[in-house]
Amino acid sequence: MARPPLEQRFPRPSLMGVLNVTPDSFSDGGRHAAPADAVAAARRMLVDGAAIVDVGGESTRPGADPVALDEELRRVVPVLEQLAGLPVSIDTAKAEVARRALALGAELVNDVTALRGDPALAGVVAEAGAYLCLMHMQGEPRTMQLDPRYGDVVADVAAFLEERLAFAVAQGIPEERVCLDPGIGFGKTPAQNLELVRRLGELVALGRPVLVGLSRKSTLARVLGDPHGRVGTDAASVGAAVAAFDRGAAVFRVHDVRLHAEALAAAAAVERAPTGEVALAYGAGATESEYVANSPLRPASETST
Ligand code: HH2
Repeated sequence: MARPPLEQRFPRPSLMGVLNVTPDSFSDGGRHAAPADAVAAARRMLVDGAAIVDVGGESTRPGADPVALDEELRRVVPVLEQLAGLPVSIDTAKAEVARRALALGAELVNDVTALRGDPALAGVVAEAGAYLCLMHMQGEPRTMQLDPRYGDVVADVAAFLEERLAFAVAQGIPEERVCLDPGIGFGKTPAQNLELVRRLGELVALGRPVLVGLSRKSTLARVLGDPHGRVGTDAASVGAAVAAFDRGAAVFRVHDVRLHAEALAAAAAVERAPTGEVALAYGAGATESEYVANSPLRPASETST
């Protein structure tokens, strides 16, 4: 299937809602154990303004153990079956999980290993004409936070993403279907994570849309002065997302969709004010009047009539 370029399908800013069907994810683990709960949560995220819902059956939090193929399929397939027809992505590094998900209608493969985990994954993505997110990670989840080291973290991440993008293209995946992700929290100290956001423009300069996953990451607990917290607050997540948006981030992988949609609608409206264009956080491709009609920023007096 010929899909439009990723930047058309996911105009900046677009939201990717996080739906982990795992027992152990760092923020929402265990919450969506029954497929019906997962499906209800996905529908809510889409109503709240997500452009896509990212279904994952393997936690990649620091210290997490890998999950066997059968178990990952057992977790995600029933949910994907019930979400058929809705916009979903699959958060996996396994070719077979991606193949099943794409056959069930997933549009995008979110691979935290950037095509280094399973040699068959690139072919599966290419053949399906799917979108792909390539994410930077140093090390692997079980050990990645032990001693992350870089020369210049931003330059190193940029060089890695450029190389993985060239690899994906060489494997038959058109560049226009790919987005890049610095991998916040994947083998990085809090200072390195913040530096990546501060200098995000250097990743945007690679020429592909940048996706960021800052939502609830433990760096945000550090920012708020909690030395041991594993989960950042939603308010801190929104603040970080707006900072990333201001530096050019296009897609935001978030847990609380509604909060981010409202905050990014406002941030985008400010950015576009001189041209009179209005933010599109609610429903990609909405016209200005549709946007105004749906906007949570509409004054209360209008809503009550
Ligand atoms: N972060 C997580 C998982 N997948 N994918 C991308 N592209 N970018 C990210 O930053 C990213 C990701 C970790 O967050 P979460 O899914 O909430 O937790 P867990 O890995 O424990 O399931």
